[in-house]
Amino acid sequence: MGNEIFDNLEKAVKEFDAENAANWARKVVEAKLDPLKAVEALTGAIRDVGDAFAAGDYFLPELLGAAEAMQSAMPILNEEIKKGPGKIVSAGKVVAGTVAGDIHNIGKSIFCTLLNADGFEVIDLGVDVPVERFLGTIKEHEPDIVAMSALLTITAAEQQNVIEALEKGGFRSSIKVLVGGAAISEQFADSIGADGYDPTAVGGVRLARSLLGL
Ligand code: B12
Repeated sequence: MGNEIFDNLEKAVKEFDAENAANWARKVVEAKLDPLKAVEALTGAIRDVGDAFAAGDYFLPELLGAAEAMQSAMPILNEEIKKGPGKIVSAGKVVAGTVAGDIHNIGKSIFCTLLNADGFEVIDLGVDVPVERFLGTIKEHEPDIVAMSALLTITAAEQQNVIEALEKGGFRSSIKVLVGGAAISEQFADSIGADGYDPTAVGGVRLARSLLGL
């Protein structure tokens, strides 16, 4: 039954059907299936739509339709993820956001939800976050980690700008920098001097823990 529900979730995204995506997400919860597996199914589906967009088979309205379908399912799954076993001891504080010029929200939000469910305190700055806003929030909240997402090749460099601003401001040695998002690779992360990169939100949470020695 699980497979059928996950298949229908995927189908809803590929058919740009927000109502059905939410319905099938509710079925995931009712059937007590793993919400993370449902997120994986949705992620696979939206990436397929992205590939069709890149190939010129789809245009912006289709991309938007798929994103809306995914976003109608996510709050329902997020509620379940938050109910997960969690960690009792506070794991640390993270300031997170998608960098300036980039409005892709879905992956960064999944990462923030998982961090939260794992015991981290998360300050989610949202999308299109300028360097100054990252820096101001870091000054105010003194987090252990700053986590940045970038999905566009042209906005990836913004992550480096934030790292340079941290260095100039004297914060770099007291804060770990995690980067991710579809435009980022391990090699790019190394080249800009980030402390860690992971292609997945689940792996990113594991990395956040290990960077803090937890
Ligand atoms: C949905 C989508 C949109 C939606 C976004 C809706 C929203 N509210 O987020 C809309 C329609 C608005 C959109 C707009 C655009 N998009 Co768009 N979009 C996508 C698409 C299809 C899926 C992105 C997504 O949500 N994936 C699902 C999530 C779960 O995956 P994810 O973000 O990668 O996150 C996962 C991991 O990367 C990781 N992660 C994410 N962040 C972080 C951070 C850290 C620290 C860590 C550790 C991990 C981590 O965790 C997540 C779960 O595992 C991608 C295709 C793709 N393959 O990525 C194109 C894509 C990113 N978009 C693209 C483009 C070109 C655009 C536009 C320029 C289109 C246009 N002509 O206007 C605009 C740009 C707007 C802007 N200024 O930002 C291109 C980028 C090409 C490039 N290399 O630069 C892509 C790759 C499509 C393509 N193949 O051409 N887009």
